Amino acid sequence: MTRSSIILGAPIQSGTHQPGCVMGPASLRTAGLIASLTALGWRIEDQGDLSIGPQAAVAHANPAVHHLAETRAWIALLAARAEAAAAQSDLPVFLGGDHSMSAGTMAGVAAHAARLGRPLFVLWLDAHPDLHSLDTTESGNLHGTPVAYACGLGDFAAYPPLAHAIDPSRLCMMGIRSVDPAEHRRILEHGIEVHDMRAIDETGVVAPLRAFIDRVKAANGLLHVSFDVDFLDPGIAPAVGTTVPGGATFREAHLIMEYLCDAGVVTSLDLVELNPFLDERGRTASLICDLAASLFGRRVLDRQTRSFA
Ligand code: 6HN
Ligand code: MN
Ligand code: MN
Ligand code: MN
Repeated sequence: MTRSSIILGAPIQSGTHQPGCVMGPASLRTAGLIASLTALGWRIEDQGDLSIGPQAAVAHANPAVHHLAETRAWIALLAARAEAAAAQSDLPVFLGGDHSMSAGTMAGVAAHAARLGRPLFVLWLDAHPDLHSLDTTESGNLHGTPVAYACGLGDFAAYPPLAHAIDPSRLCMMGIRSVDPAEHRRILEHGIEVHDMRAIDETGVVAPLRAFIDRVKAANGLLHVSFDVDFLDPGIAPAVGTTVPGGATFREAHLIMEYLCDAGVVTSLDLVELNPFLDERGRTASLICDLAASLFGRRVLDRQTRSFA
């Protein structure tokens, strides 16, 4: 049976101080995302870009926090639309937009999972754990908060109420190499599974990924993958505002996607933080499209039938 994917653009940049992510969905479409996924045999429904209306400003006791009302409106809208997209297609893809949008997409797919009575797991591919709450963020950039919000950790009274929190024991983070002190405390307090780049250097990506996928399968879980462009090494993916040296290589990233494809467990995907204003002739957008294609089934050889015997 033909598998289906709803594509939803979220041109949000209120969660960061640097403009440019607003162009992310357009850049991914320009790079050919829809045609690539369609060519792989999927039924793709591009629902276009979402938008929010004007919002009255909201202040927070943490003076660093900025664009709270706008970000909150995006989160509320995305939660509703992500839940619907997850109910209506096999593998919805949410095009960012900065990473604060994942507060909404994760809340939405968590509600969908709860409706099905299945646990939701999250694979977080990022240089950062994004585990701040509104009271701990030092930059005030709310793209540093989605994981804490979606897991119900810390002060989020000013965000939309969360109906279904994700159990932090069902997170797996890979690629992490920039962690703030408050985030570090949260990782330890909740025993969050973090494979930092040091660990990836030692084990490679497959061993921890296989173990995590086995857990998802054993629990009959849903799996949301959140892909932050800064997971990748800046040398191959310059189009992101928060580059950190020492990121995942081209092959590590593709291997993760190919492995997830073979496992057949992914039920939703975020492609976030692409800032086309910082790109070099579209190379980062093209790379992200190719990585999505690997997840959707593009391969060099058919490994099932290949034989050298
Ligand atoms: N991202 N921890 C830093 C901050 O400003 O709170 C960086 C956040 C990066 C956010 O990766 O989506
Ligand atoms: Mn992030
Ligand atoms: Mn990041
Ligand atoms: Mn920070």
